[in-house]
Amino acid sequence: MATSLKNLSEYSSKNVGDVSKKCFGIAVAEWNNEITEALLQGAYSTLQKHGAKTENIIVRSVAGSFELPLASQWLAQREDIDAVIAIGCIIQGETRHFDFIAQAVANGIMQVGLKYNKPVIFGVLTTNNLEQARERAGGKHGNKGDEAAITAIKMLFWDNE
Ligand code: RBF
Repeated sequence: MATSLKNLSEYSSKNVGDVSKKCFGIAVAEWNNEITEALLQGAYSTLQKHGAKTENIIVRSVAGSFELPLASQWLAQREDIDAVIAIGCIIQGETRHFDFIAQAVANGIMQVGLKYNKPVIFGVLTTNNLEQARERAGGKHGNKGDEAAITAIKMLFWDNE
């Protein structure tokens, strides 16, 4: 394994195949868009850095993270798309919405991957507050969008490792 266990941002692509032939779908939630745009930017640029072509990165937005499983399914069912990245940011509020949304989204995204037999990557931050989210969207804990992109690539070439 070419990466440390907690941070994939510096992943080297020497063991992966030709990323330029792969097509990626990204579903991104607009809720907490300051964060999700930074995550999207990280994912997008990391895919490009590893060889993905702009025309092979399809981005679709949805209102909130709760919509990500269905949007991921719409992307995953497309034959031209090899892997999907779901990007969102769920921040703990005063009510129990956080628990319901986070659980449903994590489970839903996993189900889509299993149903379509394709990598569907969980690029959703679940944090106690906005500060923690910022730290993980280009702050001191890196950009989890980068890591979601790396995870998608690693899954597509998992036989090569
Ligand atoms: N969506 C998010 O992506 N992140 C959130 O932190 C978030 N918090 C929400 C809190 C409440 C009280 C509600 C009603 C919705 C929230 N949503 C959030 C939106 C949710 O994912 C979804 O878009 C809407 O519930 C419509 O299905």
